[in-house]
Amino acid sequence: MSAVKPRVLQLGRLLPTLEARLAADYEVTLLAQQPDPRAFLAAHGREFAAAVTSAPVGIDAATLQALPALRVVSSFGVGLDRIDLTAAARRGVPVGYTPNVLNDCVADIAFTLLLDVARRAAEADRFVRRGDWLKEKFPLATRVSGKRLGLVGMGRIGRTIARRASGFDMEIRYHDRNVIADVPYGHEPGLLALARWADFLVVAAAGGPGSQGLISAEVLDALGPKGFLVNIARGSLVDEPALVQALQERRIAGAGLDVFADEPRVPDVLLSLDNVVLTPHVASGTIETRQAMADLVLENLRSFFERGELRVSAPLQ
Ligand code: 8YV
Repeated sequence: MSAVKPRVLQLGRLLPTLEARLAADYEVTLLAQQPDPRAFLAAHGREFAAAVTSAPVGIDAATLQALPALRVVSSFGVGLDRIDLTAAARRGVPVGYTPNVLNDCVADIAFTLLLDVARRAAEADRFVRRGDWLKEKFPLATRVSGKRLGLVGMGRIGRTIARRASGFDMEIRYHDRNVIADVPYGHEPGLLALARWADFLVVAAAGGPGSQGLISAEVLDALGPKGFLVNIARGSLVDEPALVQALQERRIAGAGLDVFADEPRVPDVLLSLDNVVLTPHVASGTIETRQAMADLVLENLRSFFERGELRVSAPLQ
């Protein structure tokens, strides 16, 4: 790396170890720490060659515009729904991100939620802790092995979930814009038909305007009173009020949710329902995977400043 460290604008907080490594190689300014971020950008935006962000923070068109000397964006996460890729492409600014390294951990949480909500593990844990076992038997749960798994999205994470489902002898079908040639599972062009067929509907598609509210009241009714929903993708893909209502009225059997429409706020009703398992957007949250994501954020920057190209760049819009 050259003697003069490139100026990097860090939009939000990152892992402390990543922040330390960034600060060692670059001249970093944390936008979130500025008393008035907009005024700071207006005064100093032109000083930055790179921006580092994350999937939940993203970078919008106004921020991109406030950074006229920006040459590259490096984001921590696979989700691109909060990054204005069109504005970045118009400016010729490449965007690096961290796909693949999180597939296994995200698929593991999909299965954690699926098994938990079907076998009532968290509910059973609460039952034992309350001392209820001394008074009564815990109710029966739902079998997972051999059941039907409908995947909404057959990308990198979808296929990793499908491989785990094969270990449970599940029948697998998927709904995706495209027929994926190199997977052995049946493509279902209709989401309603997939929901009707499935015992478990697992959402593993990208967020963004194209998939907003995809899991509608109609889809939930197609899943039906014996069906379970699992979402490890984005809260925006699900019509959340419709989901809350369907769960309350037991029009679906249950849900395992890692993502929500307005994180970190979770609808109050969900907190009181026993047929839901809730996790706080932690699917990629293991030490090993977050480390691998951090490595890729740094590798993308290093590769860009040394060779003019990212290790892993977001698809062009
Ligand atoms: C977040 C995610 O990046 O990668 C994504 O798209 O949603 C997560 O892995 C993670 O919560 C870090 O902020």
